Amino acid sequence: LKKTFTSDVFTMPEGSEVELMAWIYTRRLHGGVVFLTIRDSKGLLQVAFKKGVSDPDSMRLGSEIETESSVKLRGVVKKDERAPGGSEIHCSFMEPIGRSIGEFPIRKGASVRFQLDHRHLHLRSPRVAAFMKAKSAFVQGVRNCLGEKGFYEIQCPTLVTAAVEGGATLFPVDYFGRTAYLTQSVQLYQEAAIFGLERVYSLQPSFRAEKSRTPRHLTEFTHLEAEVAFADLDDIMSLQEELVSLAAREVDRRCQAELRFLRKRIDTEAVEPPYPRITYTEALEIMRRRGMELDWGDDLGADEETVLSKEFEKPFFVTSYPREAKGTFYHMCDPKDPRVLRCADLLAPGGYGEIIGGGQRIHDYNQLVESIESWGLNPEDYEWYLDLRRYGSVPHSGFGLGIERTVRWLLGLRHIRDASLFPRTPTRIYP
Ligand code: NSS
Repeated sequence: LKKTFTSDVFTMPEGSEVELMAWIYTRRLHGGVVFLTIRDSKGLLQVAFKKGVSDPDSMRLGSEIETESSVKLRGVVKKDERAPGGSEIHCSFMEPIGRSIGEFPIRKGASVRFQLDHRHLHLRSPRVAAFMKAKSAFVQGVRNCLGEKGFYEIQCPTLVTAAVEGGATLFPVDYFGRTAYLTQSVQLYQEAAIFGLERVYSLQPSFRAEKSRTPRHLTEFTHLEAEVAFADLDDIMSLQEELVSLAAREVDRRCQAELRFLRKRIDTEAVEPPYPRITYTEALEIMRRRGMELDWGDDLGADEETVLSKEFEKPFFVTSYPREAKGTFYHMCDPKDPRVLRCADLLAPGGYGEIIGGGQRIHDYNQLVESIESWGLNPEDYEWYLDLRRYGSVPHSGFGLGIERTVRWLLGLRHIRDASLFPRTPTRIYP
């Protein structure tokens, strides 16, 4: 691929000849000179058209072309301190590739709702592109980290027959007359996969039919899940620390230009391990001091997590949730205190709340049957899952990290939907 990007121009010496393909971002006339700002995936660049330099047809096109039209242009690099980035192009020739039919619908000052209704067009904005590049760098960081640790990336089914995270948030799908569901988590399939591969991860969408209209809930989100054989809770907590800090630093390393453009900073010190660890009981005490009275056994909802996570500067683990607070059938009870689970959530500081949920799984057959029954579930629905405990079961642990939630925290985004290319919420499934 030989395309020259706008960003390449800034490192070229004056007088270099370039050919660029890009979109028209803005257009203005100033003292007989036409100035266009062009946009491509790497950023913005100023292009000037002058009599004597530009061919007359190109200059006319420059003075009338609609914003967001695509063009091909040739010109010469000029260093100019007044130009954003210190370089501009003096254009000799420009031709349209795809001229816009009428005015681009999204104007400056458009409402958030209008922008979301036109997300397919709005994602051209350098701001949205910067969010997506940061997300891409984060995902790349995750893949690098897990790849180096000998994990295999696997692909699990999206169409499933049973709940992992409680029946209340399942999306039913008509499956040739039977009811299937969209997956909430690929955890159970990963638990099967570790018997052949030992360390696995997946990056797939998960679905939650939650009518929660909060800045941290999507109905479809990108789920990074990992499962490890012969690993206990402490092992995967260390892995999570390393993973989050490495992937966050990857965003910092690769996205300096985007972060500058967004006026954001990755707090690389705050993501450095180790992360504080508190128990659920200690979390209740902290909240009580902040005026939030919770009974032991109550779940920590979004409001509670917001209050709690404002007390921390780094990501922190909350461990040892009571069984009734988590409502999961697969978590192992703590042998030292069977009222609580060997589980840990990782919460992002500053009010952002949970980004990872994970823990050690019950690997004993009888304990698992008992746990499934205790939640009023039918062991027959989990027959294949129980097989994993029948044949050569081993201690194992895993976790799930919400990519959009984590990117929201890292970039300090007001709403999780800004971290999604085409966000899905209870009221939005278009475009
Ligand atoms: O429900 S979780 O806490 N845990 C699981 O699904 C486990 N079965 C994962 C595992 O152990 N393999 O979800 C994990 C993470 C959670 O911390 C969030 O970061 C994210 O998934 N998550 C969400 N992100 C956005 N929107 C919604 N609705 C959502 N639900 C969970």
